[in-house]
Amino acid sequence: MVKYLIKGQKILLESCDVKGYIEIISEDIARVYIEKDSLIRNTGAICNTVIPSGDFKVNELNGGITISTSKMIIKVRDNFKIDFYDIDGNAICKDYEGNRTRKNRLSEIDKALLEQEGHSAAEEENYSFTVIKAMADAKAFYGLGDKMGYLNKKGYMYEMWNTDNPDPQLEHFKALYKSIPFMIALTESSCYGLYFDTSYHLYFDMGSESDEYYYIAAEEGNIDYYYIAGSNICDIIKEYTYLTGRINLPQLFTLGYHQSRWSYASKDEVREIAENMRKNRIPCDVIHFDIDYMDNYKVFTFDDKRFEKADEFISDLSKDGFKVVTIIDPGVKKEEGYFVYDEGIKNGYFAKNPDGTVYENEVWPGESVFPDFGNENVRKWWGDLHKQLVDKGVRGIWNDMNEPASFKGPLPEDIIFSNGDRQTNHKEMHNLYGHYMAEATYEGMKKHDKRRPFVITRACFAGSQRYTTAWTGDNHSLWVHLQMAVPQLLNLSMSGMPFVGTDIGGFGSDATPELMARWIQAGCFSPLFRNHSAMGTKYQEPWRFGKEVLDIYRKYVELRYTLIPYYYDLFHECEKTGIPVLRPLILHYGNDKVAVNLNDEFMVGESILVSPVVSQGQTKKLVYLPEGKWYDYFTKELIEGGQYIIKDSPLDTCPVFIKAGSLIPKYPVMQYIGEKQIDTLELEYYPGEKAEYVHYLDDGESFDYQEGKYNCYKFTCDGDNVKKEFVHKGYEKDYKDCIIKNTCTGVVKTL
Ligand code: MIG
Repeated sequence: MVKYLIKGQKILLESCDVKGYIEIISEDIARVYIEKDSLIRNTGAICNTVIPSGDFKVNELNGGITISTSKMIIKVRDNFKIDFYDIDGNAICKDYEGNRTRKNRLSEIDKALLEQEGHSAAEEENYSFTVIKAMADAKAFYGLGDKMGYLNKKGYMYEMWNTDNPDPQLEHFKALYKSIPFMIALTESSCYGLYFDTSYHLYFDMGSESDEYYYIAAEEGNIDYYYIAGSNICDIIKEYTYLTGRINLPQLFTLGYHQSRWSYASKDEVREIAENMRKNRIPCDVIHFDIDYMDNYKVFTFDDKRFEKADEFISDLSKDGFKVVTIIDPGVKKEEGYFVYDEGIKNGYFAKNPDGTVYENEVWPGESVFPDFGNENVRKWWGDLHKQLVDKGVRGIWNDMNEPASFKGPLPEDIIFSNGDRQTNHKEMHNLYGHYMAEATYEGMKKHDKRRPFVITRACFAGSQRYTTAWTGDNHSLWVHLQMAVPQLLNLSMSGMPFVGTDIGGFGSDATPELMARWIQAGCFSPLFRNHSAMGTKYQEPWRFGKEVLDIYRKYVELRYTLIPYYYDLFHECEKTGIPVLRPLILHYGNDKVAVNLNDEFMVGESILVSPVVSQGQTKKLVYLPEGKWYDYFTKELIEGGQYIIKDSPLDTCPVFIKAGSLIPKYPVMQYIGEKQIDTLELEYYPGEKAEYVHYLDDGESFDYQEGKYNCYKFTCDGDNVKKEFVHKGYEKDYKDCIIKNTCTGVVKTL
């Protein structure tokens, strides 16, 4: 028998020797907590603005209890199995009842041989918990952060343990840099989300062991997960980002093009890059400084020869529209007299060995020590160190190596870190290290720069979208990595992280001209738009591949710049709802069977569909268009959806389609954001049913919009009738004119 007691939003439960509770967070979110020990472990993922509320009723029934809200019914059976139903009583997500059938990889003879040789042939793992859910009619799993492979994660096995592995990352990789223990299940008739709020090493077996069930296991900690009910994937993402937070609107310039390289190691080199950008008319807003700008890799320093008078240099660059982002790694060089090391040692801010001495490992600066970011004082100190960079004119911070990575073997599990005021170990804090580093960076930049911080990180956890953008780490200039970039960014987007991108052109290995051309076509649509490459590989700036590729490159960077207002509007929507900028087709076409497993297409918002060429030598692309009517963006040809088409795609053509009935706002091509004053807003109308579009405008930089200093315009257009209205007016600047261009018939309408 389950005994229960209602306490606020919690239904405390007890049955046999199991103890726990269900907490109603909202009418569509329930938290399941089952105690393994009494220690409460905070991951920092759940926003402190989440205050459980929502009506519910508890009923006793034969063999357990039911808890119902207006959106779901939860059954807790006497054996403590928990099932979720919709309000009509249809089972949506049930605990698995049968026996686990472990994968049989070793025959009896194999086992005997292994044991004879003194190896263990045991198949039992030593997990703190394993939650096993019935597979039922789940046809796809999405989310799980930055995992490699395909859009649909069903049938694969993953681990959550932030990992820096520079080998070419392929679909067999279990873990990468980020851990986001959130999954969306799509079933034949419904969908749901599960978020496991656990920072320990986790295992997500999405049906690799069995067709009958999938499981989530952890090396330590209590069962603590959130079930999210919803009728479509968008709902699930909204609820998940209600729990773990949403981005703040980025500064407008961060949506422009970023050029990076490991490394532009002197002022001369940087100047040359900047000059070439303008000379070749490749729009560019940001240049990244990788580790070699520092003095001996000491964070918060500049090499005083190669970057002498860095502030003057950065100010010069800014006159030509360039903003500088500098890399900051967590490893602090062990060197007496170096202020960061000295201050950290004096205050006890670095991770420690179990015996209390400061832990050391090797990273870029040589012997280094590691800030204890789980401690609030350490975060504040680290954040304040950014003042020196802000004072020099640095506009954004790039956080790398924060898995944390190390050269002399991984950090042992028992290294002492803090989680708030509590001392704990690396085992608990490993997956949170990048998250807390990004938080420290964000808060420091916010305090000292005052503008909306731009942070880019390699490692992170659930909820990091509140502080940072992310790139997918060390890919290679390989076609397979261009292919996998699409599902990887889509799954990150569905995992609450909207501002993401890959190293365009590939980080390791050499890009061919053809690969570069295809990567820029796909990459110009990723929210974070950065070309980056590794030391020792072929230089990868746009002009390194000959005239044909340079022209193609320009065409797509220019396309991106014209779409900046559309991107900004999507970020505005994302800030309010969590719905990402990049979307798999399944987000808007939930019943479309093809969309379930579509790996080489994506949508930008609801109106733009991109089907990039991602294979070597291909000049015709098989494109799937979902139901409705679509315009070819370049030819304006109208095509019936609900079918595959073959699209001619010579090297300069990326298949892009616009949904009929769309309005797309556009800016003129600029070499950088702010180069031109925009006094006219142009919207392209793609005829169809009545088009409606909400456009957002603010200063693109400060937090004033949060006090209402922004404008929102609503445009409607059904061919002959066009209308503009203010939904909100709080920003003094307004467009002098708004023009709706019916691109497909050549008619221009002025409002
Ligand atoms: O050990 O800072 O993923 O983007 O260029 C390599 C040098 C360290 C890894 C990052 C990469 C960066 C590189 N870093």
